[in-house]
Amino acid sequence: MTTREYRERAIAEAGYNTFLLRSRDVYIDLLTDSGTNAMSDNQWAGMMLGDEAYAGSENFYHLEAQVQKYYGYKHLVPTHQGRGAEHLISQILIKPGDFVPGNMYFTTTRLHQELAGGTFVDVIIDEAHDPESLFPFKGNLDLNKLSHLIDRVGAQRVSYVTVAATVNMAGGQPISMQNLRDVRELTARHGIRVVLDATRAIENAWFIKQREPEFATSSVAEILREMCSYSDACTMSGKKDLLVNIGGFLALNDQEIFEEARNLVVVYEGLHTYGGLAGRDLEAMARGIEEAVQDDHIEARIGQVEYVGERLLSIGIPIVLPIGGHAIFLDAKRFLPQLKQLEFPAQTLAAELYVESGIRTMERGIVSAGRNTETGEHNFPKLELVRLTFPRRVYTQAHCDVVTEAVEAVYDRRQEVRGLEMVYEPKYLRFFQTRFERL
Ligand code: P70
Repeated sequence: MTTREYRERAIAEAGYNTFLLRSRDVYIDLLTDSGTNAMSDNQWAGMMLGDEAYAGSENFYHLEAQVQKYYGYKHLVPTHQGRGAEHLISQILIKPGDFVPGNMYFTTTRLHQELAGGTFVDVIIDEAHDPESLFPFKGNLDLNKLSHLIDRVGAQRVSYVTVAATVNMAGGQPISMQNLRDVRELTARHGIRVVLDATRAIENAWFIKQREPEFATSSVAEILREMCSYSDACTMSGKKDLLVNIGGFLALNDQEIFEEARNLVVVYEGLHTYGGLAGRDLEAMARGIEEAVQDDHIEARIGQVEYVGERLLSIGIPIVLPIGGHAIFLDAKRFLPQLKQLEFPAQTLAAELYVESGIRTMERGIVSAGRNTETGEHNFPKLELVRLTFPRRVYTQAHCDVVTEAVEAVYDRRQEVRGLEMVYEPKYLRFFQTRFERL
């Protein structure tokens, strides 16, 4: 525990950017669910069985078998984390001048597409941009938007469609199985590939089980397999669903693309049987898959997020609805209506929450959205959110109650809150390192 005066100093020194705080100065860390999960005894035991051979480690073959069994793709290329896989697939499939449609941008995914010469096009349904819409599958792609794009630019210039499940920037919102089938059908007619961002696909599968009657009695594992069957490849950040602190992969069916990926990975990550990871990391991820698909686990995990969301709703805090899988997203536009978007409402709210309580959260608004690559202007996203992200198997219900009380305390003094001014901005993924001062 630190004092309010201490935290005032700490956040000012961090340029009002929660990524620049030291973790020792944080009381409850809801920055991210990425790599912050608690590994199980079974995973730790697996770490002791690391086969640290340079080539052909046993742990690679175990992971490969698990990915084939649970995700259903033929080939596996391990990478150090999700963006390593995004880099490989973008470099292989995108030609300069191509378009890459997807269900809302994700920061690292879009950047790798742009660095490969592509242009990301948002084809998510309109409901996803409305924090108050109660639509149950706000991660769905809008098939009209997608087919208009294909008609406008021609199928040859569409590298592939990125389908995220769940959609992080929309508030951890799921895509339905029906939509996955429809996307598959439309793209197949044009010979366009589908690449799934499977980072939180297990959480997505749970929502399908809850909300799509056809799947009410299916297991999460069965739903996951079917979801993946409507795509050609997946990129994966194992640091989320798969309950590890580091790791990721690219998994795919096409032999030729696999050969290219297996070749390129040795340039950027490491040999094709370790991809920048130690053998023990591969083993922890292989074991994590099996734990992650257990219905009881995923029910408890999403149930915890729901518990916090329901409590916040009951005291009138504006959050994104429906409550998402990995996080609660505060709607900063409604929380701090006195601030203009260029006074960075979500960045401000994240800083205020830290000062109030030592709780660390993350901005997901105009700072995250970055600048237009052609005009250099800020992108102005409709959603201006603060993410309270829950690591898996880490916090208790008592922590959750402290979080709710802290948000309420800031809400009670919301009228006094002033905005921020940007004073330093790096070129790539600016939200990680941008600095601010108080207005
Ligand atoms: C987060 C993390 C990572 C992520 C993701 C989806 C849907 C790919 C990745 C990349 C970490 C993060 C990343 C950028 C900005 C803020 C935070 N999301 N796809 O906290 O995976 O990090 O392993 O390279 O959510 O949401 P990786």
